[in-house]
Formats: sequence, structure tokens, C-alpha cells
Amino acid sequence: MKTQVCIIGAGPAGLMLSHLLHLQGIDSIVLENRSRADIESTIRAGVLEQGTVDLLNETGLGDRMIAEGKEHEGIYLQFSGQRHRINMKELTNGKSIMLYPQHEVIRDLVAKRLENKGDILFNVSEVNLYDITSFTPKITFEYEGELQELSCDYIVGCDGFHGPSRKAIPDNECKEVQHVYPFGWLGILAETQPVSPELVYAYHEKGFALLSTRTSNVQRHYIQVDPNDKIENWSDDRIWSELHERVRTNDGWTLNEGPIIQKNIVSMRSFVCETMRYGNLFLAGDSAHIVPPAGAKGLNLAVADVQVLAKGLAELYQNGNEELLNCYPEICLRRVWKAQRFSNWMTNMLHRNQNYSQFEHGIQLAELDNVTSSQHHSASLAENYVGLPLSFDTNNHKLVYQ
Ligand code: RFL
Ligand code: PHB
Repeated sequence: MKTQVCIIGAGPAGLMLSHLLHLQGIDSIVLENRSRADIESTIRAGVLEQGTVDLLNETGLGDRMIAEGKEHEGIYLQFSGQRHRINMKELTNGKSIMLYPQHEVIRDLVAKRLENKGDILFNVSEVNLYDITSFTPKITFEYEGELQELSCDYIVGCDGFHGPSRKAIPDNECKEVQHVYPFGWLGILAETQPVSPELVYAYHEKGFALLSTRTSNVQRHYIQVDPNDKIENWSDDRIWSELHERVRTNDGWTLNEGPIIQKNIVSMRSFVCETMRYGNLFLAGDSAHIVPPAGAKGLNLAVADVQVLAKGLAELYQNGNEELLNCYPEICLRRVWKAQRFSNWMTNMLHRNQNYSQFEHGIQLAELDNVTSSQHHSASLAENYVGLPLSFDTNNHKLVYQ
């Protein structure tokens, strides 16, 4: 087997990259170790930045998102029993976010790739990378009971934090930094009506809570728990009781309950692999970086990475110009570090840290007070939340980015 670009992983990064390459006339094959049904039903992100929404629309993937997603113009920050609205649209000259679940984006991408006769091989196993510093890198894998070999010009590792791509870079050549938080999120899907017109991020002495949404009948909520806690310790009644307490407001607002149809606990880390290119292997999305979810940035960063990469590969294949491709790590890492800063700031501002002194808890409340009462500070939150712009000046083969 042979292709121009071999993509490992059919998450948002891998599927979007293969779609963008197809639009530029570049061949790719996507290798995915799970089934189509599995990737199309795994519950993960919910918030799409303005730039992600624009890209989906501009590349023919926006129809269902526009019909079924919900545009949100603001978010609420809650503390001391009071809710404060951040009007993101007003503070960012008209930008907003879209509530449209990640697995629906995946469904749209898979359908479009298959409609365009794209190659996605599901249920592959034993994926191994070879000769990644040569001009013809190779991948071997098992597919339908047979060992296969695929050679290509470039391999792109879009295989998430635990995938094999990053591990193919020799340890002494791979620059990684990590920060682990003492917080976990218990997430639920509940069959109820929406509880708020916009997302509520709540700080409470008992811990953070987030009210989000999926559809008009299914809501997505989270509460901060110990990252080592077990889901068996959380009965539905206990979850509702904690949620009620953490999001109740002084004016008597209360939460709608409903049957919980899914619950799980995730831990939280910030991670950056600064070696986003090694030879002819590129890393994109969660394989190169992880952000804690309070900033809602992970999927959006993955999409931004592959936008830069697809443009760089197109410049190379169409014009023989390698400049942009060579700048891929530099361009992405600048954005990644800004998203790390924002996600770390949101996380620390909103979670209850047992190791904090009374003084530090006081500062945390003052930070929330400041961001909700100062226009300068809420504008900075809004600008980062809707997503920093990414634009290309292709006439000069230069990139304008922030
Ligand atoms: P993915 O989505 O993890 O996809 C990687 C794919 O690679 C496959 N794979 C392999 N394939 C072949 N061979 C192997 N050996 C393989 N190993 C792995 C996997 O099966 C998978 O299909 O990475 P990608 O594409 O980089 O996308 C990243 C996003 O999924 C992730 O950042 C977001 O879900 C993070 N995230 C959020 N991001 C947002 O932008 N907005 C949000 O609102 C948001 N909320 C969240 C989140 C993540 C969460 N969790 C579960 C940590 C909320 C939560 C709770
Ligand atoms: C979600 O809806 O899953 C969601 C929303 C906002 C976040 C994280 C997750 O910050």
C-alpha cells in the first residue's frame, strides 16, 4: 500500500486533516484502531470555537451543525451564589461559540470522507512506525487478520495522548512538559430539558460545577471530584445533591433533574510535546498536547493544528515551497501555549484547591470578582474562549497569526 500522507487516528484531528488534504488534491489513508460505531458514539467535547465553526462551514461540513447545534453568545460565571454573564459576542466584535457535540462532528467528517471515497481503515491493530526520518516512512499494522505495510511521504500522528506516534520519537529527542492537577471531573449525561440558556461555570466551596448541554432532551453536567475517586462511589442521588448545592443561586434558582444515562470520571493534566515534528512524522491534536477541559480548547486546538499542517503540505505539493511546513511546530506551539495559559487560568480560578490557604482562597474569589466586574478582564476571557484568530497570508508565503 502507498499514499502521500498516512494519518494515524480518526479523531477530529485525523479526520479533518484527511478532509482538508482531499480538498487540496492530496491523498491520505486514515488508520483507526476502534470501530466506526465506537468513534461515532464516544461522548467528549461540546464547545466549538468560532474558527472551528467557520472552518466546518467553509469546507462543506456545516449543514447539520447549523441545523442542530446551538450558538451561544455568552457564558455565566457563578460564585458566592451569584451568576454573572460574560457577553462574549459584545466583547469580541461579534464572535460566539457553538454547542455541537464532538461525536456529531466525527459523524459528519466520516460521512463526508466516505462520500468523497476517502480511505479510513477501522479496527486496525498493532500499528508500528518505521523509518520516520527517511523520505519513505512506513507503517505496519494488522487489518482484517492480515499484516499490512503502508509507505508514504509523511506520517501524521493524530492518535491522541496514548497512541503510538509520539512514542516513535526517541526519548532523548522528544521535549515534553507536563503538569498534573489535583482535580477530576465527574461528567453526566441526563435526560432533562436545558437548565440554562448558556453554560454555567460555578465555583463553590465544595468544588467546581459546570452546566452544559447536548440536545433539547439531554444535558451534560460536570462536578469536581478527587481524580482518584471511583464512579461506584457516586450514586445518582449523591451526584444530584452535590450539583444542586454547587449551582444554587441566592435568588432561589434550582436545577431540573432527570434520569442519568451516562456517568464517568476523568483526571486532568496539561501536557505539551514541543517536538511536533520529527523527521517526516508530524504530531497533531491530543498526541502533541493536552489541556484541562475548563477552557474547552482541546478539540479546537486539534483542528487549528491540522489547518496549519494541511496548508503547509498543500504549499509543498502544489508550489514546492516547504517554508510553511517547516514552521508548523513554531506556529502551533505559540497557539498551544496560549491555550495552556488560558485553560490553566480557568482551571485554577474555578476549582476548589484543598491545598490553598485562606489567603489563597480569598485571592481566588477576588479573581472571579475582578473578571466579572472589569470589562478589560472579561474581554480577555471572551477573546480566548471564542478562540484566537488564525489566518494565513499565502500571497507572501507568510503566516499572520496570534
Ligand atoms: P482523539 O479524539 O483522542 O482521537 C485520537 C484517535 O486515535 C485513535 N487511536 C489509534 N488509532 C490507531 N492505532 C492506534 N494505536 C491508536 N491509538 C489511538 C483513537 O481511537 C482515536 O479515535 O484526539 P484528537 O483528534 O487530537 O482530538 C482531541 C479531542 O478529542 C480532545 O482534545 C477533546 O475531546 C477535549 N475536550 C474538549 N475540547 C474542546 O475543544 N471543547 C470541549 O468542550 C471539550 N470538552 C474534552 C471536553 C475532553 C474531555 N475528556 C473526555 C478528557 C470534555 C471532556 C470531559
Ligand atoms: C461540554 O459540554 O462537554 C463542555 C463544555 C465546556 C467545557 C468543557 C466541556 O469547558
